[in-house]
Parts: sequence; structure tokens; C-alpha cells
Amino acid sequence: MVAAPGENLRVNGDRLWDMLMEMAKIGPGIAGGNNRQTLTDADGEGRHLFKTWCEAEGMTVGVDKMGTMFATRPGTDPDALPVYIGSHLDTQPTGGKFDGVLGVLGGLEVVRTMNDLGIRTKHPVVVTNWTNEEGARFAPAMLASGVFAGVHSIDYAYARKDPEGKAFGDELKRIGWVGDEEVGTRKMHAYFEYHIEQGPILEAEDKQIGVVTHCQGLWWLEFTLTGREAHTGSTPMNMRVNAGLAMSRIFEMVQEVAMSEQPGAVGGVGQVFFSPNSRNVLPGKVVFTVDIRTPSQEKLDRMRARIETRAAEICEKLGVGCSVEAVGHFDPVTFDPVLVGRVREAAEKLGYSHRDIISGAGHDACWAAKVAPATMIFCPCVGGLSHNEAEDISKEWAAAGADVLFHAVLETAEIVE
Ligand code: HGY
Ligand code: MN
Ligand code: MN
Repeated sequence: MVAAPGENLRVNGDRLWDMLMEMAKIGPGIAGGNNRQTLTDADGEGRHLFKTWCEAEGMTVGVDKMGTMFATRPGTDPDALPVYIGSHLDTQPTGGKFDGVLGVLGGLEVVRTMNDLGIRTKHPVVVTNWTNEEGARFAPAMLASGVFAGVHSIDYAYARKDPEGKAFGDELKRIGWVGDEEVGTRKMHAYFEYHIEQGPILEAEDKQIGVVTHCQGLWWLEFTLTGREAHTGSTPMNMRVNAGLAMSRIFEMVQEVAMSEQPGAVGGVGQVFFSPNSRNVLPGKVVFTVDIRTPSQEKLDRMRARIETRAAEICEKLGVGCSVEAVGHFDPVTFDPVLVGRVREAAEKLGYSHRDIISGAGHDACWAAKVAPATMIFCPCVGGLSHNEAEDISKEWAAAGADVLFHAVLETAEIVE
């Protein structure tokens, strides 16, 4: 069968894999993954390596006041808005080598392949590393892309504190990555994000490519429960104001609410702080964040209302104080149908198996979609495991997704003969 025009244009999978393994050496975890949390020295080192690689490809690297990095490959038309390819280099504390990193370095591999082939495009291509996508150290997640999209102010972002009380703005200054660009002044022709699925569907269905049509919405609800510090040994059960017990009943309730909203809803808790966190003192204060998500707007808001109402009832019964603050949120996202179509056509042309999919995880693309046509491409990941140091993909999967990214970007950036 005669190859379709450009069908044989593929990225260099070995070179992409080598870049991923090189970046993985920075901020290593303790079990083969990464701990390269945002605004740590390791993050600074990873940023520097990315900048060095981009400049070696003849790209110019701009940085905005949130530290987001924009590496530009010029187009032939100086007035044409760029096509952006982005994701994040920061990781969870027990993160994998591919979450976010595949999207940034996959974008760089697209540029390297364009340089290898001497391809010129009308629109510039900009490869982006968003600051603090994970939200592990500074909530909320997708903080820099949120400021870029006008969802958060830069003052709000700079004031966000990590668990040790360090402020985002101070830490960004400390690692020397406060840029001079105003945040959000850049305009995008289109935005693509290539990412591991972080779920089990593609691998289970033996599909090489996820054509991402939507992303589920999210609430992060931070609860602060106030009990009374008291001796765990000498305080009679009927005299306790037990914030820890209230917390455990709320956890059980969140599970129940999420299960009652199936299919297509999740709810759970990943982070808890006890104070004073001493074995033989009942906690005076318990702080935790409930993470709920679903593709349905109506279900998302209903789950939030049910959880907040029932949490207040649980606490009242136990005489425990209860306050809640939404520290993260985005509504369900529908990605741009034209760009989604280009991703699907690229997978078809390249002969890769594919299926439409809704993203379970949140991504910077969710905020980019507020200010430009945006979409995503997924590759499978082993066992659907992510936010775990054992997160793994194959070199073949990585290259196939980058090939689709390459073709969809070329289609959008318009090759100049
Ligand atoms: O929470 C998320 O979905 C993303 O990993 N920040
Ligand atoms: Mn990610
Ligand atoms: Mn992540």
C-alpha cells in the first residue's frame, strides 16, 4: 500500500527515550522514580537542563513571572500566533519518570525532528514547561497555567504556602527562576499536551493512542477539624472531642458518596495533617483535602454539596469544629473538536490503534483550553499506575504518541514548502 504523504515522518524514539532517562537522573526518588518537586533545587536543575537542550536546537527560551518556560522555534510568518506544546517537569514526592516530563520532552523531540528534516512552518512552535502543575507542594495544582489563563492572580499564587510555611514567590526567587514576562500576555494559535494516561484503559484495550476529548472536573476541599487535645489514656471515651474519629467517618462517607455516583465519579483523600501528631495525644486539629472528580458538571457540584453537608453533621454529632475551603477547582473540560480530529487523523495515518478517552487526571491543558483551542494525546502506562515511583511506559508507546503529536502539530503549524 502506498504510504500516505508524510506517513513515514516519525520522531527519533531512541533520542526521546535517552532524554527521558537523562532528565530522570535529576531529583531521583528512592524506588526508581522521581522526587523533583516544584521550586526545589532539583526542579531548578531540571529547568536548566531543559533550557540547555532547547538552546542547542536554536530555540530562544523566555520565562514569565510564574517561572513558566517557553522555548520558541521561529515560524516563517512573524505575525502568526505560535502553536504551543506543553506539560510539566515537576513531579510528585513519589512521582514517576514520565508524568509531565513526557509531554515537555516529547515537544522538544518534535522540534528536534523538525530541525533534522529542515521543516519550516508558518506558525512558530513553542515548547512549554509550566511551573507547579502537580500542586503537591503548593496547592492548587496547575497553578502557573491557572495564572496564565486568568483563573488565579499572581499575588494569590505567590502567597501559596508549602507544608513548611515557605511561600511560592520566595521559593521561585530562591531558585532564580522569576522571569521578566508578564503572565498570560502570550497568545496561542493552539495548544497540545502529550501525556501518559495515568489510568488502565489504553493498556487494557491494547490501544497505542488516547484521543482525549474531555477532562473530568475537580474539587479539592480542604477540611479543618477542631477537637480537644487530651490524653489518649486517661480521658474517658464520653469526654473526648475526637477530631480523628470525625475524620475517619468523613473518609468513609466520601467513599460512600463516590460509590453512589457511579459510573464516572471518584473521591478520596491523599493528605492528612494531625496536630500535635503525638501518639498519646488526641488531635486538637486535623487538616485534610478531599479530592472529588467526575466528567459531569451536575454530578460534581452535587457530590461537593453532599459531602460538605454530611461532614458538618458528622462533626456536630461529635462536638468537633468543622470548616472547609475549596483549594482547587476546575469544571469539566471539552477539548477543541478540530484539534481532537487532527490527533485522530494522525493516529489513523500513522497506523496506530486508538480510542477516544476522557482524562481522569487534571492537566495544564485544562486551563490552556480557557484561552486557546487545546487538546491532549495519551500513551498507555503499565497497569495504569501513576503518582507512584513504579510508573512505567515502553519506548514504543512513548515514540508512537510523539509521532502523533508531531503530525498534529505540523498540520496545525502549517508546513511552508
Ligand atoms: O491532580 C492531578 O490530576 C494532576 O496530577 N495534577
Ligand atoms: Mn501530569
Ligand atoms: Mn501528576
